[in-house]
Amino acid sequence: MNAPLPNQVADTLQADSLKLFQPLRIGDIEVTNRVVMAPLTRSRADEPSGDVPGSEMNIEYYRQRSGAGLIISEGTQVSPLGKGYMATPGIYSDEQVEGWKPITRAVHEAGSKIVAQIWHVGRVTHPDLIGGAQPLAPSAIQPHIVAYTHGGKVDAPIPHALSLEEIHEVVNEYRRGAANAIRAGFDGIEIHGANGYLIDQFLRDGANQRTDQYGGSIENRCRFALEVVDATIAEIGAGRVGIRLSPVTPANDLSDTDPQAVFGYLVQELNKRGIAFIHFIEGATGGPRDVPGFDFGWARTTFKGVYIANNGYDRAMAIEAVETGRADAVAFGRLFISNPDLVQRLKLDAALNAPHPQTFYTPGPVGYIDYPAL
Ligand code: 8OZ
Repeated sequence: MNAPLPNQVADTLQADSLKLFQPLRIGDIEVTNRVVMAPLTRSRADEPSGDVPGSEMNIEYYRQRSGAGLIISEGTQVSPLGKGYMATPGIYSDEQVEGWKPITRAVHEAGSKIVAQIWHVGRVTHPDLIGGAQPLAPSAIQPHIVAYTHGGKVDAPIPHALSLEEIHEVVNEYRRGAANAIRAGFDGIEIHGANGYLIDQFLRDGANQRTDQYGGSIENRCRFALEVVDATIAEIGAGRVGIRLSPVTPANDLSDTDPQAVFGYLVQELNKRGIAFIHFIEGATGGPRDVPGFDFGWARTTFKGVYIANNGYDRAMAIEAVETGRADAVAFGRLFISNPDLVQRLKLDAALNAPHPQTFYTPGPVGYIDYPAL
């Protein structure tokens, strides 16, 4: 590492006055800056021992990124059937809880905060990944996607439509995930309500054709999401609960005929519950931001909790968004993969390492803990 040059010191001082680098209260969680590390699937948990995280390499990965005001963990499945990719960590077994502990401890020792993203993929999986079972979903509608199995890429099959009793069980899996997150030392949770996974499958009519109280009307399609929110609030308190939403993304073959109506109702219901934050993917996940169908500006002014913005932000966009109040905080995904010291680089306006997609999901340290800091 080179000693900072005098002009870098000046840049840092100037940057410190920017809101992006100033503290924020997110529900019950105090963070030192408004740069958030987005949840990032990296497929480096220990699969043979039961999708357990906490290897030295996993600890080091999160420790390196603790310059973020808030880290949102990679998606952690709330049950074996909630898994959709190889070697993703869980948050349902005692071994997994123990595995997360050294990670949350390392992040806290480095002065940051970390919430667990709790996740059920629903129909976005394959029997190969879930012990031979049939994937679960609101309705038996096959997604037009490929699943990444141990045997290679395979079409995702037709899922099993959840019974009312099964829905209740899955809500309780999220509840257990939230309780386990706190036991594991996390500061809170982010409910994964985005990108075409189970909660999103209930919300949007491209995957939900139920005729009972969980389908049809907007209130009915939001019921599952809100039951999950209420169950987790009951377990850990609203000040430690957030949710990630992607009202207009086509990710994982999901769509809706009227996103403004569905997500408008949902945002107002979340307001009533006083949750800590909503993390919005503005546009198509990892793609164009200008996708019509939902007014993110409306959501920002309507929602009383913290608004975390995400999707394709660079330094200038993030500074502008937070400075103008269009967002309270900005989450970076891919740039945090390749820049462990992203906050420092943003402060200095330093050059950024480019991410290498070919090592995003490969086992081992390459492309995981070997990106250089300044
Ligand atoms: C990329 C690869 C695997 C999973 C998401 C959890 O889209 C994911 C994911 C992204 O939210």
